[in-house]
Amino acid sequence: MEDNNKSYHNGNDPKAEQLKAYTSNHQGEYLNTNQGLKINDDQNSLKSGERGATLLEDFILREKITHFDHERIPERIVHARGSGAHGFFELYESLEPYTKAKLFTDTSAKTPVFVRFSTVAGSRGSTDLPRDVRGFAVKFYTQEGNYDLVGNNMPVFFIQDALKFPDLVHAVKPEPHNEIPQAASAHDTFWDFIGQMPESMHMIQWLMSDRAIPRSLRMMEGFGVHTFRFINAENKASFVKFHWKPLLGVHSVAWDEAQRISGKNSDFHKQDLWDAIDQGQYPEWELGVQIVTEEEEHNFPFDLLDPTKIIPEEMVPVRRIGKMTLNRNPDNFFAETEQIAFHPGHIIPGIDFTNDPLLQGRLFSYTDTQLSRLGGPNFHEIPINRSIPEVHNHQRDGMHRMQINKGKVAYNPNTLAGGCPFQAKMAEGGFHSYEERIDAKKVRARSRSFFDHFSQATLFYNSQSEAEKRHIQNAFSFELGKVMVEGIRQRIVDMLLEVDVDLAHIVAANLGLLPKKLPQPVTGSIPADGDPEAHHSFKEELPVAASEALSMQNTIRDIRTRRIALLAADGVTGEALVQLKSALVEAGATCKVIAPKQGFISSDDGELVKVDESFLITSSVLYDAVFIADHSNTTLLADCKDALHFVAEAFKHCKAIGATETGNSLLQIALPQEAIQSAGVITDGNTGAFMEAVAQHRFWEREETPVVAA
Ligand code: HDE
Repeated sequence: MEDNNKSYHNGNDPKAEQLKAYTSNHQGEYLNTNQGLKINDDQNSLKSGERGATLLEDFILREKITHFDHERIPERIVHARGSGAHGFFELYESLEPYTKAKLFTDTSAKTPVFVRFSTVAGSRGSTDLPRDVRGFAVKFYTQEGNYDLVGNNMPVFFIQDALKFPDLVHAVKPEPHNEIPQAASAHDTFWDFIGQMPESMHMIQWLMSDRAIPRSLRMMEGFGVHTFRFINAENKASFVKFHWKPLLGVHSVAWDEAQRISGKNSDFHKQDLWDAIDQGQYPEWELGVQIVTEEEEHNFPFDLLDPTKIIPEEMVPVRRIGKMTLNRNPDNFFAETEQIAFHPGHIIPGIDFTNDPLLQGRLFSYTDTQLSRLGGPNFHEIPINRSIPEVHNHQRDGMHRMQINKGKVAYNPNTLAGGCPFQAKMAEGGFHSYEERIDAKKVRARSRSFFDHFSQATLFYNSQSEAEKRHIQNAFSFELGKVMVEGIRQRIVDMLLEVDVDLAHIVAANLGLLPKKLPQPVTGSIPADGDPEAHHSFKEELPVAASEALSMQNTIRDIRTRRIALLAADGVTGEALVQLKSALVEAGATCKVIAPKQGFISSDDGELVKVDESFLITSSVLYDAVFIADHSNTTLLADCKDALHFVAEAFKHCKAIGATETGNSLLQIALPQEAIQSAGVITDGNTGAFMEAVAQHRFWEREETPVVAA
């Protein structure tokens, strides 16, 4: 029997080895048809005479056009727009007391992974920066088969029961009569649905927070969302929640900036991920687990099976058990990122499901959707989807079958093939579903323990910094402002009263409304069967009033991988520019020289300095910070309207701004005095202070300072 184990050690990447067999490179090869026939003219079709009609006989033309005609497959119904990367996972410590999964017990193994990040609502060609949830799906190619952790960048979900998922998605997608708006939740149908769905209130806080507009895919957290089970070698179960913690911290852009990025570079996140990996700045996350024993299951004022709830980290700490590094870009977007098929039901021994009703529905949906998206039941044979263990079973035939199964036996049990392939006992790595005791009536109902829809929404809001709260208020005001039907707006501000009184009043005031106490935060989502009393949601007292982990204010701050714009023109001080650049690059930042025109500018010492981008093709929103390079003569840049706009806009988005004495003349024109004196604006050219300001990410308090030019 094959040993899948060996190849995981000694730095080998068994997935990369496997993929090699399927990759091809045209270098030095002749053009040929799909039948291998060499082609000597790929410019002209076969015609009756040079000016004549094209002949049906032209099989070269027909083959090429036919293939082209069928190049598209349906995009994912949700999470259509994605970016992917290869990498690996390394375990810090064995979790043997809790799970028998080798992935989480073998500290010497390096497990290959493929990760796909995505937006949810938009089409494949939409922008990277809508206000939206981000998918965070990880496929671990383990020794024991594929394990998919198909999560999001927010730890909870909108709904508690899978039966509501098609309604949720129909509500958020572009409205069906006119297909407007694309990749946006700011429209009537979404908020109409949310207004009837108080269980969504916690998730809605996350969605209206800056988490929905990440600075980078590399700077987002990831969450498994549901509570899963760990199963150890003694078959003892515990509950587990999964977290991905980015080592660069959790950071977001401003909403105004997000909208502008969508216009300037709608591939902003895709590009950022690609460039970071390409430049060897490998994105890293630690995997964390919150483990709860079976005995402790009912010790919480919420239900562990309810996917609209987190376990606050103050109640159960997150234990960091390993690290994922993304170190290789895909060779081909379609073959890998588009064709990868995730499924929360792809699990390995040592991990199992819980009865979370949302998870239970997902276990059906994912394979089902691949059947139409990838065209049949053999999608597991597509190279990116293949497990490292070779597949041996009697599933046969179907569209696009690759495997050539030998012999006449396609059934089990058999004697003709010596009983092969054998069933594996548990001790041989066979999967065995956890024997959960179930003794219940078959009912179409929801547990009362799921009815606290507001306390964690309040916890989230209370945990935010002042700036984050302001962003949430503005996000609600923006989204509801785009809602045409006033009754829908009113309903949401009324619901917000149950979350936070100030929040409700501020949003209502922005909309010209007054929030009203709901008679009961009743819902259309709670089933009609059963006790009518049970239809009323309620609010539990939580033992935690605010949780540090929920605010991005408390995150890691780091200058590494930050994009710095160095504004320059003819007369730039060459020596100073070189020194500044090398200090920034040394600290791990990326610098680009931006000037009025592309090509070269000449420095004060007569040297030519290469320009990376002109103002015409770039924008401050594509950078984290800006430094006005030292010049012998500043008039050229200070006269440049684009440079002034660049600086003013960077200020508006609360970014670090640096200038030497000569750069100050530009600042004086671009910004009001009050702004020049505010935090994060370095006017004395101090490189160290500038770098520290860049690492801070943003100076949100500056949002209160008016700037005219941007
Ligand atoms: Fe998904 N989801 N989902 N989802 N989901 C899909 O599967 C579904 C949910 C998530 O990069 C689809 O292959 C149902 C929660 C990610 O390829 C589909 C329900 C979470 C991705 C599907 C949920 C997710 C998907 C569409 C409620 C976070 C992208 C295409 C019961 C834990 C994976 C596809 C990728 C994709 C169904 C809810 C995450 C239709 C029915 C909760 C990251 O099968």
